Amino acid sequence: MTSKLRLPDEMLGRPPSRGPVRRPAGRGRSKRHRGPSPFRQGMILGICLGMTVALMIGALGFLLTRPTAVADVSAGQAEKKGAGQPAAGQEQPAASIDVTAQHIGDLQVRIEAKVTAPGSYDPITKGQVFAYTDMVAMPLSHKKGPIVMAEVAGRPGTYQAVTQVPMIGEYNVTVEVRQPMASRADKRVDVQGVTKS
Ligand SMILES: [Cu+2]
Repeated sequence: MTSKLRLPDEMLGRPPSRGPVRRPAGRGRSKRHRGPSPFRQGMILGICLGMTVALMIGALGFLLTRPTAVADVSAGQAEKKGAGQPAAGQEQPAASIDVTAQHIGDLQVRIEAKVTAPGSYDPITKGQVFAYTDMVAMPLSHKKGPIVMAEVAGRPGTYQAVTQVPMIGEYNVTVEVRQPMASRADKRVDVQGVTKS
């Protein structure tokens, strides 16, 4: 460190201002052209080290940031591809759906959905609302839908449909709002027995 502290004097061609020197300034100056001075060596070493460190930081930054950028892009594409499931997209406003499903007897299920606007929870009227049913224990084997859900008179934003399921069991009811904003929600309903529950 002490030699480094003396280096600026050599750079300026001045003799070291303080302290005893191991090698005389005159000799050092006469031998100057035989090799790079300690200052130059240090400077070159410093530049090399600095560039190496900068390169490493750059490479590290590239390696660390690139994958996430790719992931973001692929996620964006996935969201675009999954346009059929708008609930996944968080950026788009999604209608809030409160689904109730009730077995009203004879395998009939009444599905009701209260559809409200995001944020304000104002009822969404004149919407396009559809229902789907699928048996939990037998996925896709007798999936039903889209079943048009009609807005109930006198109850703005409330949509209803009655559908019949083919057999007793647990069903997944999906309500899909297509207009004015896309959204969907699910509800389980247990259809047991033929009598009224
Ligand atoms: Cu079944």
